[in-house]
Amino acid sequence: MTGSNLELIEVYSAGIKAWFPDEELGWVSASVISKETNSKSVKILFQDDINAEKQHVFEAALADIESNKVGLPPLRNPPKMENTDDLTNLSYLNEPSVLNTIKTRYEEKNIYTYSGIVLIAANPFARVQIYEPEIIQKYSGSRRGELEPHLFAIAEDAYRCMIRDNKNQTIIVSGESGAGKTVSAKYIMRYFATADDKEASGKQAKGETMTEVEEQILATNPIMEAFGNAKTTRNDNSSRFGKYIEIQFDKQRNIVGAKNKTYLLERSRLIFQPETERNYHIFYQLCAGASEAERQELALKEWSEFHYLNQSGTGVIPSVDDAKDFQETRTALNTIGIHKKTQSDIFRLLAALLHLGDIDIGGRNDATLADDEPSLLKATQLLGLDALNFKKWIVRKQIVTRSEKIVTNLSPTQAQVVRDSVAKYIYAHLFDWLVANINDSLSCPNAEVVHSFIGVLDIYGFEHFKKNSFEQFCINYANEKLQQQFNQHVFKLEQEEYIKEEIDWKFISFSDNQKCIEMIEAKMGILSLLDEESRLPSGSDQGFCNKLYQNFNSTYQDYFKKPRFSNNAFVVAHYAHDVQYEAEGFMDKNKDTVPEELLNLLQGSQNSFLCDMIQPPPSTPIVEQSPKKTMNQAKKPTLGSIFKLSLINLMDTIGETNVHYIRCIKPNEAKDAWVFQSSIVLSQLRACGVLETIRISCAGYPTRWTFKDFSERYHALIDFAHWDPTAKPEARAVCSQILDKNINDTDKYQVGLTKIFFRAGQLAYMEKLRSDKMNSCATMIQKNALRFL
Ligand code: AOV
Ligand code: MG
Repeated sequence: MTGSNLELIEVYSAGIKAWFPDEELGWVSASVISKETNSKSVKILFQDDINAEKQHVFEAALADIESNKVGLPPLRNPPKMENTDDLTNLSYLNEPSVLNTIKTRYEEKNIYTYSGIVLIAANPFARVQIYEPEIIQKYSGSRRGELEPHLFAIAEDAYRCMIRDNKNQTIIVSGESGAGKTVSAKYIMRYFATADDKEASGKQAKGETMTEVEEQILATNPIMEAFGNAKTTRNDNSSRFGKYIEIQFDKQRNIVGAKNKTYLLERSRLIFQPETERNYHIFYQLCAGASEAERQELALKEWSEFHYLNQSGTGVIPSVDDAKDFQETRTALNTIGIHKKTQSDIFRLLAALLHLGDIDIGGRNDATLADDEPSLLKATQLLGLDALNFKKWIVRKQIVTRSEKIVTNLSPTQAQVVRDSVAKYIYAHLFDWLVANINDSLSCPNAEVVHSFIGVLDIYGFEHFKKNSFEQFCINYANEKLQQQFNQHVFKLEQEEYIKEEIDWKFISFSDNQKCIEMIEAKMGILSLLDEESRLPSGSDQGFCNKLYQNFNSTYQDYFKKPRFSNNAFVVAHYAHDVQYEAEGFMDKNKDTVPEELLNLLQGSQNSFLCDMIQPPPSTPIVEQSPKKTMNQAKKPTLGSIFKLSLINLMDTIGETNVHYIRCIKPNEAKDAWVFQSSIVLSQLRACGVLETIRISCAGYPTRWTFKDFSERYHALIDFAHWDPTAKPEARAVCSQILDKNINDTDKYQVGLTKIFFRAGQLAYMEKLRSDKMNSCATMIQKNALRFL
């Protein structure tokens, strides 16, 4: 806003509504009762719209309003507009209006709202009948804007763009944990698998039938969720890995294959779960749903009897039937084409892991483990390993120096860490193996047929628990990258439109959370300092933390803090929230090592499935290897560095596609159906960049009207004497007349090739002029009418 901020004061006439901050509700609305202005200041009195006994006063010096030091209370839109299906239609584009629109729509059971190119999805936490096959067919072939906002409209849009522009597409689904990303991603996949393309020639209407590959694509969901999702405090079905699935189309627009890329599965969950959380669903499914014969063979017990499953005290999710889900997982494995024998091999490994966790390690200073410990025997039998050898390397370690090999005893705690490292290693490989196999089944037999793809990205949402560790750090880093991608994209698009319309515009560079990302991934960033510490023989979590304190307190003071009451934690100011990370465990989790001797044992196992599975897939990052060293001894890349690389690759892939955004919002913490807590939604809107984008557009020209629309709405603002409706003058000329006559400050708008671009708030002023004009016309007509009575 510039000098003519003062003009805006005019808008605040009796009855006009504006918003005031409120701790509980976020914002409350109030109506102007009176306004006093003198040469120096203005005082406006408002009546609260809900609380009859409450008034709000706005008082400020004109100079402060003019210089933008004090902002006028944000204006409320007319009720008719308040449930608009696109936020950018709002005349007053401010935070409370945006919040209120989403809230109004949610109360009317409309969970979707557009915000320009972004679809906002507010989680209903209840079944909504808007995903039925008939609705899918309705959206198929429709243009965006023809129907209510919907996921399907975004999917259809991506499909149309792919065909029209011959370009790969990505749909990014983002939002915090439990906001609805995975559910949305699944509906999108269902849309592509079942929608008819009414325009495609040579394609038959499918009705309810799907091709084999389409069925297989949908079958990947229950499998990936069984092995990669778990109950957390935030979400009963929380994704503990990131996923980018490319749905591949041929030239005739048929789905011909798919490819999954996954990102860093949370490993620590396998051996430990915080209170009320669970391990991966598949373990409970197996315990609840295995056949009697399987139970016997695998020595399965109730979930509550396995250490890896009972630590949190929670093993049952009220609305989930694990036994039934197990059948669904089996069916899905069949659909994907994973042989029954291989399925048994998988379940065998899972059972082995459960027994591994039960191995009872005792001792005071030195770890002890009996040769005939039942869990040791069962686990090693299932894994095809020699029990004594395995036991040896659980309780001892070997250090190889240049001249000799020294074997020492481990403490009981160290031995448990080693035992757990084997379990995590096997599970992580099993997960990767599954993904690789699913990809084999889904890949198009003839790669040349693949013409283009639509990628759907569903990663773990931003997390902020009581205690946050390496996993949360990686998850939040990934979300930080996505946020940056979003900012850059939206900002770029906005400015491209200015250039296309040839308006006078100086390109504004935009970095936003760039510095935070730099702090994490730069040469001397958090991840590389962690790697550096991990390489030191005497490296420790404390040492890592100290390095951060030394390096970051000054360089990245806006993004990094040392907590006041801790010397082994650090705080990162993420785009969504400040998060305190406990350094304990960072180094081990990053190194993710299993003792050499145990790796050798595993590789020589009698269980051929296990041997196959732990072969590194051909796509593992290149490792520096000296010729003398074996693969295991070579410098193994750390988890942090692998993750960083995979994220950079992901961003490159996305960068080459045309991107569509779905922002999921979690309307309440308790996961209650249809409950909208304004403060919670507001903080997500602020964090996920919806409001940020609005703020960005305020620096530019957020409102734009085509010549035709603008002239139709505001022609009343030129003298009627000059207005000849039959003459049909060119809309553009009418617009010029309206603008010249009514807006003195030419900085307030720019005329493009097909549209007029307005600064924020300018339209409010135009609306005011228009309604004044209408009122005066109405009075005139009334007066005239009276004369004839
Ligand atoms: P997330 O993927 O965003 O969290 P989910 O997609 O798993 O969250 O959604 C969480 C829960 O919200 C689901 O289990 C449903 O109960 C409910 N839900 C979400 N979307 C809908 C919808 N459209 N209709 C009805 N219920 C819905 V995480 O993976 O935790 O970041 O890591
Ligand atoms: Mg999810």
